[in-house]
Amino acid sequence: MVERPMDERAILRTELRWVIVVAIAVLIIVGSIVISSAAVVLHPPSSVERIDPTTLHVSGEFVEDNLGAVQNRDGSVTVRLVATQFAFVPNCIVVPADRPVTFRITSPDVIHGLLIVGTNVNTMVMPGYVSEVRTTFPRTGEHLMPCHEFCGLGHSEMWSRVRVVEPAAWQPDENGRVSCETPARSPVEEAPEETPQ
Ligand SMILES: [Cu+2]
Repeated sequence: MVERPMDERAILRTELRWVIVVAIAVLIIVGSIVISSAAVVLHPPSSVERIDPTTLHVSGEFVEDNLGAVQNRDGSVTVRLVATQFAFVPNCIVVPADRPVTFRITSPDVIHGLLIVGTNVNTMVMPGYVSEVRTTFPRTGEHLMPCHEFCGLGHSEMWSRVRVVEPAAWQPDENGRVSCETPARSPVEEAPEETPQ
């Protein structure tokens, strides 16, 4: 009976030690979130944009002929995509280097993921919501764009390509669009051919 207060003090000391350990762990976690959001600009999207996943193909921004890369009035580029089991539509995207590019993507079926390898583009794609990511590609080249959320049996086959070309080779058609089917033209190739005399 005499030893009991001593036991309680020992328990109290142990509990206090664990409180300190947990408090330090929480401080490290919160600190790393604050530092990564402020210094490395890693943060969740700040706005929520809803869309009806059942009518994507019928009306609105994500109808088929509105998908792909389009030039905006200020020279920036918007890429609209639909992630669906088990493909990205369109399957290939061409964007210019050194120009702001905004990706807007949604899903009509299940959760998918958008990742452009070698860039900061990485977002989940949820049915009912529009995900928007902005980036600038500093160099020309080709990036793989796989789905990174397991979305079903065909998930491993779900990937697309982003082709980054010289700004001068990125020539929008009369609707301001560029697709992989319209081959990238260089200004040299565009010069009218001289007819042989
Ligand atoms: Cu997937």
